[in-house]
Amino acid sequence: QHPPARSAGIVGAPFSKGQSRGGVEDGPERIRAAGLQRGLQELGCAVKDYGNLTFEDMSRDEPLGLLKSVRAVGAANQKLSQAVRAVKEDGHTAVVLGGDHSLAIGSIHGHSAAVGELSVVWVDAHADINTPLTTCTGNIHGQPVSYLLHELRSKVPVLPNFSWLKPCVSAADVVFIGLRDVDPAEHYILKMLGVKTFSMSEVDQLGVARVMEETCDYLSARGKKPIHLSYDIDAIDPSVAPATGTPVVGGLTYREGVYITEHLCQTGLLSAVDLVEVNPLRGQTEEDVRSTVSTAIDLLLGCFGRVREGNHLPDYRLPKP
Ligand code: 5AB
Ligand code: MN
Ligand code: MN
Ligand code: MN
Repeated sequence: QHPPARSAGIVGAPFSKGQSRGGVEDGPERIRAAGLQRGLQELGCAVKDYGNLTFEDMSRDEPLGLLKSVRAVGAANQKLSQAVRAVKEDGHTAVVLGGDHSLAIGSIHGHSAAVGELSVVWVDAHADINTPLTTCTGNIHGQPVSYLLHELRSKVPVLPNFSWLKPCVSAADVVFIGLRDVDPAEHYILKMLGVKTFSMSEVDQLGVARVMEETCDYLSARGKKPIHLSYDIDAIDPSVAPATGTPVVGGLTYREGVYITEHLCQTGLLSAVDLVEVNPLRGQTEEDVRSTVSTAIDLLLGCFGRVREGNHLPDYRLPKP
């Protein structure tokens, strides 16, 4: 009934230059400190922690037009791409702990370099599909999808430290869930490319169970490709996960958020997960941070087979009197 417990290869990516708020680089350590490894092992999942990547400071990284920290984001993602590729070649389900969502560029690129064509499930309040020319903020965490899509190749200029990157995902292999703050240009792009989206309106209308059925039916109609789940914690309602850089009211409940991971785990196709945008400096209180981090952990455990009915290891035996 449940897919066999797999092994997790964890990569920390303490990177924050895809946006302008400090603190998101502390995400990986906070998520680890809250017991991710122990939680995975309790599910019978083998864990290899590859540690945190280190990112050099760029001495010269002037904005290109509006675009901020282009060279740093390009170099960090090249490094992350190689790391995720290695994790996949070692046979693990990759877990990338962010850091900001610009990291999905390297994570998805490296995943695809190792396993080929992917399905991508993007769970986020935002579509992150601005191009370098449509962005109003200049923050690359609002742009990663445009860098990855074959269909937008001619709309994304060649950028410094990005020459390693080739688009590797087809628009028809992407599903967005949780959208509620989409810029006009992003909305235009989503419509132009006919991208499958389940905004919060569809979550309200259909319920999360049907959203996930339709997501999996839609993706599997194009062949059962390995799934890359890119989970932005801001998809979850800020009442549950407030410690994030760009919170938006009206988000997924804790239960809807976890259900998405449980359903994707059951497909047996989940091959890599990003958990991004946890920012311990953004909470008002320590309880805000705790609740955000523990939600992030529960989402990750859902990806590795934890179910809410209860769990036990296959070799569990009752104690004899
Ligand atoms: B996140 C905005 N669309 O482009 C932009 O948190 C927000 O990774 C992007 O989803 C939010 O800057 C990026 C206004
Ligand atoms: Mn977001
Ligand atoms: Mn399904
Ligand atoms: Mn995002």
